Amino acid sequence: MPDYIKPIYNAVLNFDIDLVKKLVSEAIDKGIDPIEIMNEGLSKAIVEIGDKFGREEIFLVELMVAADACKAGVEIVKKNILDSEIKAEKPKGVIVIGTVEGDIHNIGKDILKTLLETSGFEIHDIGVDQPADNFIKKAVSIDAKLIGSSALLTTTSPNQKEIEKKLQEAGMKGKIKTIIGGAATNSEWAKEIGADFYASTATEGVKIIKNYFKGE
Ligand code: B12
Repeated sequence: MPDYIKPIYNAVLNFDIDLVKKLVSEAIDKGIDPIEIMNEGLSKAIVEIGDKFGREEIFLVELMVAADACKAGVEIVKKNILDSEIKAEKPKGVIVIGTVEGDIHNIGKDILKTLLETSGFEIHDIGVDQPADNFIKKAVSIDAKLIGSSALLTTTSPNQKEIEKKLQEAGMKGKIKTIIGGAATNSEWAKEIGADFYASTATEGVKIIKNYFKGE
């Protein structure tokens, strides 16, 4: 891990929200790649924190503080890169994203949102714990061509299948495409439920989404 990313990683591991904010701001000022800050610093740290929690080395409250530290870091990255990016005059595509019903994990979804916004897409984030219907209603109301759903729990990933089912029922399957992601998903799951695309990381998701809208 590069020298300048390590302190950010350590600050999340030490549950130090203020230090995370300070270090992320400094790293951006120094011109460090924001994607590296999110992927190598913040994401890797929260996964390590999760492993520690699994080994019963830390308490749930500490996991939650670390998650807040991570989110605070993502927010700073987002604010800074959005300010510095030259926004596309016309959005490259309109997309609805959210986390499925029963699931409140949002760090990964927020990273995806940040990367897509900075790539010039218009993102409508419906938030966490969202029933399948809400994804579809939102997409139809704003004429979005893509729905991105995140699921981190094996108990909530079936709600991604529900999105496909509801799209079918609404006669919108194929007209509105779907991409799924989150730790509880994989390419087999995407195939099984009939999702159009799957990405294991937000960066890969952006590549797939760019390609899709290029061919639109
Ligand atoms: C942080 C965390 C929490 C935080 C969430 C805080 C928040 N604001 O998000 C808190 C403490 C609240 C929490 C709660 C729970 N959690 Co939790 N949590 C995690 C942890 C440690 C990290 C998740 C994370 O943020 N990772 C970092 C991000 C960046 O990664 P990511 O989400 O996978 O996203 C990346 C990609 O997947 C992709 N991506 C994500 N979404 C999408 C969407 C699209 C469309 C695309 C293209 C890409 C994409 O882009 C991201 C960047 O590359 C994981 C462990 C792990 N290893 O994942 C457990 C984990 C997900 N949690 C778990 C569990 C069980 C729970 C609880 C049920 C615990 C409990 N007993 O109460 C609750 C559930 C609450 C609920 N109803 O949702 C389990 C799930 C097990 C399972 N297979 O079902 C895990 C795997 C831990 C474990 N090993 O047991 N959790």
